[in-house]
Amino acid sequence: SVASDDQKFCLTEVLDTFKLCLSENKEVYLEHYVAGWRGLVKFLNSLGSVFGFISKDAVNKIQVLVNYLNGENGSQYVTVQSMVKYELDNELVDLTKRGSHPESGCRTLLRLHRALRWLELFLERLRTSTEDSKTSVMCAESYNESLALYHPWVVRKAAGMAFCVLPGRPAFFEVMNVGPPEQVVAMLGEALPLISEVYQITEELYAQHLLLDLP
Ligand code: 1PZ
Repeated sequence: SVASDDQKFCLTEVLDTFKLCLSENKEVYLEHYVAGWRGLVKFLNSLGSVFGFISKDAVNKIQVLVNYLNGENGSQYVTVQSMVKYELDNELVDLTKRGSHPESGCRTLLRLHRALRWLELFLERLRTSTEDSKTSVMCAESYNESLALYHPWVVRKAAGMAFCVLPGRPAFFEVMNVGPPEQVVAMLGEALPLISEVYQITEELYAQHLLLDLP
């Protein structure tokens, strides 16, 4: 049926959207960035409803950015670079504490950007893992080195509980729907440098404009 076709997807396609993110002069297209996250959320949902509180937050943030993209100033949101310039020039960002712009594009994207670092760390562990590696451990280690640094105790606790019910490595690879483990490893080897580049470019842009701690 159409519904089940819709459910069945391959993680390669998702990670490929991150390839489309970079323009020739290395700017990050917001449209593709958001599309990449949409695919990841779909993947997360296919792992089970325990991850609902995570995907819900991601969906909210994706929606905030999509609304800007489709809004009357959408042309200012074509790339992350143009978004940062536009929002800063027009004082549309709460820089030190939350105030009149609690959902700026800049602070919203920063949350996804930090999550992209988690993804990079996790996929790298997955790529170099062996048959007896535990996805829950790889996930928790990646989280502790990245996103957890920005999360309060209660969120860390809930995330830790969710990681425990992640399927084991064989089932996890199955859900990725990429093919046999060797193929998963090869696909990750191709996708990771791109994800890493998108992350680095965004990180440097945010660092340059002192935006890495936006409330
Ligand atoms: C495959 C296993 C998936 C594990 C995903 C690991 C990430 C765990 C993140 C748990 C946080 C969820 C609750 C939301 C917290 C929000 O408070 C924060 C900060 O936003 P603010 O409150 O400042 O508006 N949100 C985030 O940090 C964004 C989290 C996005 C996570 C997306 C994960 C997508 C996973 C893809 C799976 C391949």
